[in-house]
Amino acid sequence: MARSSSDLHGRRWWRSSAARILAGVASVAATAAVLVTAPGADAAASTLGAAAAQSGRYFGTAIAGGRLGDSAYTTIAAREFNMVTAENEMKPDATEPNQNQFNFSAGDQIYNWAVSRGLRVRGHTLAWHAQQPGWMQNMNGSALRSAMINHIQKVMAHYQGKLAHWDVVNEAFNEDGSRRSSNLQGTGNDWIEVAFRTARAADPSVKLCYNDYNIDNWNYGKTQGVYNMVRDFKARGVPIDCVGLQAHFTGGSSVPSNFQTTISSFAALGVDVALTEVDVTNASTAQYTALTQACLNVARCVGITVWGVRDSDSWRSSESPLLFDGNGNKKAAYNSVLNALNAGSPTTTPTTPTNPTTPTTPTTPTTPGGGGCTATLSAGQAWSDRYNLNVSVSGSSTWTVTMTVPSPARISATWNINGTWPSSQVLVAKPNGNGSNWGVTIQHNGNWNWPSVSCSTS
Ligand code: 9MR
Repeated sequence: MARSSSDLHGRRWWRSSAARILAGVASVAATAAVLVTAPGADAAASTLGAAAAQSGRYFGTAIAGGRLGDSAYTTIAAREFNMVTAENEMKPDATEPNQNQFNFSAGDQIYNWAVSRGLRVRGHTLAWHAQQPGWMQNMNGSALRSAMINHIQKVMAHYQGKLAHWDVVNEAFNEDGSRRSSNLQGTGNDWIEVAFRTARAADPSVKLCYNDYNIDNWNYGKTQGVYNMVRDFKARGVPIDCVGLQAHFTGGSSVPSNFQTTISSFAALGVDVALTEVDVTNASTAQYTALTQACLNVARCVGITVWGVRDSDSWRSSESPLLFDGNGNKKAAYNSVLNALNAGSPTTTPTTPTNPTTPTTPTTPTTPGGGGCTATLSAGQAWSDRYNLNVSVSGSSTWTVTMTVPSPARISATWNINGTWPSSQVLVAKPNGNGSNWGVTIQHNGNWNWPSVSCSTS
């Protein structure tokens, strides 16, 4: 199960082992599920992103580009979260202010801030009735249809291969489950599926989401309207990978008792589900706990994003709906969410049984690292698109571990370290004062080969 820091030739090791592994794949498959569902890190994680990562999920926030100069804001955001949504900077009015003239400076500022700190990014949003640039608001018919297609193609080309998700279409339904009337709807009822087909062709690497609010209550007309659209898309092969429940429990709404039923019902259609814009009036601990637990209870609920960092950053700041107060202090709801995420870590079932390499390395010996310390890897949970590794460092308490994942894999989350990121393939990890057991989530992107690691005491 374990490989050590001195095993620096992961690819060669993998190739020499591959024949044996593949020859035994049938019998391995039967036992691997047991191996990979062993609980992950021993210690409870101390940040939201790290706690979520233990079950292969993310915990994200909306980021406003105008606040990136506020170090109190960026310190919390970089520490606590491992996914970022640009609050306004990737919307059509920001990215295409004049027709066919694109401006990615504000979106790129957020993207670069995030990835340089090891955070992933959700794209938000490509086709929406609101926040259209003026020239688009005045369009209709076939001209608008063409403009929508061009917008999707050009914006997705800019971010090709870089984003985790795109909210391709946002808020296209009425409360009763019918389609919202808009200039986009006026181009024909097929505009949503055209948007998704265009998006898949533009960037096959990114997950394509439909995103909406007030689709939390399973018995609500709007929820059923969106559900029926997704079911129809899956039946007809229209490409859709995920549904985003914005989960704004502000302005008079609250978490419905059947929230988990809604999440699991969407997931049962064969899409991932994410809670994409969470906020709760007065940050009720009961409601934050309930919504977090509902996500943790559904294997295909892949992550939670809150719509801002501190209460003062919220679009509804008067309701104090976020996890940090205006001074950056953790609120009671923060602890409720963190505890729920930590307790939820071992329970998630992998969405596919296993991969051939990770759990089938039973006897690789651990040898001294040579740098005064040794980092030993062991398998955590695995999913179809990602896997966790647990890292245990021995020999010194002042270690520096450098981990390099084989391209095109990327490290997408860490827990229990102070990490820096020379590139998306390389992580430099140091102790965060909380021991020497830590972990990473790796998006394998087709390469399941484990990373190489080296340990030094310098
Ligand atoms: O939080 C965003 C706020 O700064 C903007 O003024 C507003 C304009 O439409 O959009 C807010 O974000 C919205 C998100 O993009 C979609 N779902 C509802 C969010 C809150 O209005």
